[in-house]
Amino acid sequence: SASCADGRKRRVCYYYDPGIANVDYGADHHMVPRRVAMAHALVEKYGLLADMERLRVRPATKAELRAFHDDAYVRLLHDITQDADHRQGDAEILETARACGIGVPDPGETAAYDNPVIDGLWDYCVRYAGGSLAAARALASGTSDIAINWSGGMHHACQGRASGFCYVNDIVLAIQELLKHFERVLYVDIDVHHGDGVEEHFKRESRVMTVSFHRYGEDRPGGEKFFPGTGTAEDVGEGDGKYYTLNVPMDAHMDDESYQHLFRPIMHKVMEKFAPDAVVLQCGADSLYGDRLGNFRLSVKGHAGCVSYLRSFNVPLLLLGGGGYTINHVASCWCYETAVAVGKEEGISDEIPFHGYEHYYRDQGYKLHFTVPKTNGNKIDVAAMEKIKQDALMNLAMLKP
Ligand code: ZL4
Ligand code: CA
Ligand code: ZN
Repeated sequence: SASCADGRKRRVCYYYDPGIANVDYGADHHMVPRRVAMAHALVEKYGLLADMERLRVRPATKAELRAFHDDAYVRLLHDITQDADHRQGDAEILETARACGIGVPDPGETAAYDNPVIDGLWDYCVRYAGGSLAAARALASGTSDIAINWSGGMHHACQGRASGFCYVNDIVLAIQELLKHFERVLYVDIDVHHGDGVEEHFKRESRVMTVSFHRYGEDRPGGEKFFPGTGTAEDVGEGDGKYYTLNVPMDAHMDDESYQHLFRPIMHKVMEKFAPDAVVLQCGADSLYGDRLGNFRLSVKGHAGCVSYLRSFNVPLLLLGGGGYTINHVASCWCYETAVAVGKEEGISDEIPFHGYEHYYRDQGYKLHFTVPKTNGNKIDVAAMEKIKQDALMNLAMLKP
């Protein structure tokens, strides 16, 4: 199709479950699942649904979650949801929950915890995980070239523990599903946070390569480390998986140019050396300019440049969501990246159409591409960036071709 930048049309399938968009982490919490409904409303209004197959799937089962998560943890996620009055509920469940990183606020308290007990928690987890599993199966069966689940990408969840707003690690589950059909799977993570949960599970595995780009270091001089505080360049995997883990730790304030200066050469080398049969891209949108938690300065086009670059290799591609806390920016970004997936980004008007959520876009002048102001201070340390790139390329040189 002429509308595709590289002249080749992709079969794209798309998962969206409106039930997920109503999930509420609490009034003060940064994570707002409604951002996915906002992205979907834009996707629909821009006419992109016509270019995709819509995935309608059943929620993931307990057995499917147990492919990664501990049985006791899966039971807890299920049982705590049944415990309707969980604020004063079963003391034993609450204690187990706290041991698994899930906090139960006291009455009157709102989001005092990263991972609160949410109403409908079980339903939420099995739906976003079900979406990522179905998307992986659509790639594995060869019915799609690109599969999208913006409500997935929960990269911090551990085997028996919630972490960083993530309860079930749909990425690990999707990669395990892909491994049933593909020899080598590449995981790439452009969320501003380190993709620790995915890396941890596959760090001894040479069939899965994980690559995370993230902010690393102190929030402010002498302050706390930026969450989760892992993902140094020395963190390269273990045993058979040595050098199949790659981390690109970056300073705050990365802009399009400095980010792509690292992303393209590094990913070019990864694709050449690892030659994956499938690629999973976690598109965390907290690396965008103006994010409430991240401090990078990517534009929508800069962020989507990662999607189009990986798409250009013509390998089955799974696109997942992740972080993103300035919700109008997140929705703009994931809508534009959906357009990139179907090869229609050229035809996407910069004017946000009337679609029910348009009032959220006032701060960005009702333009899809919000402007990233030229920075006066906060210079990026070019020498430090060059060192990070060389570190990454040196690790990649250790990989067998
Ligand atoms: C908050 O609820 O760093 C700020 C920030 C303010 C209002 C109420 C204050 C009560 C979470 C964050 C105190 C809450 C303190 N308020 C929570 C080490 C922490 C322990 C928990 O994008 N406290 C933990 C998680 C990160 C930590 C980032 C990114 C997910 C993803 C993929 C997850 N956790 C310090 C914070 C709140 C606040 C609640 C907050 N939490 C900011 N950063 C974190 O990678 C989806
Ligand atoms: Ca990352
Ligand atoms: Zn994040």
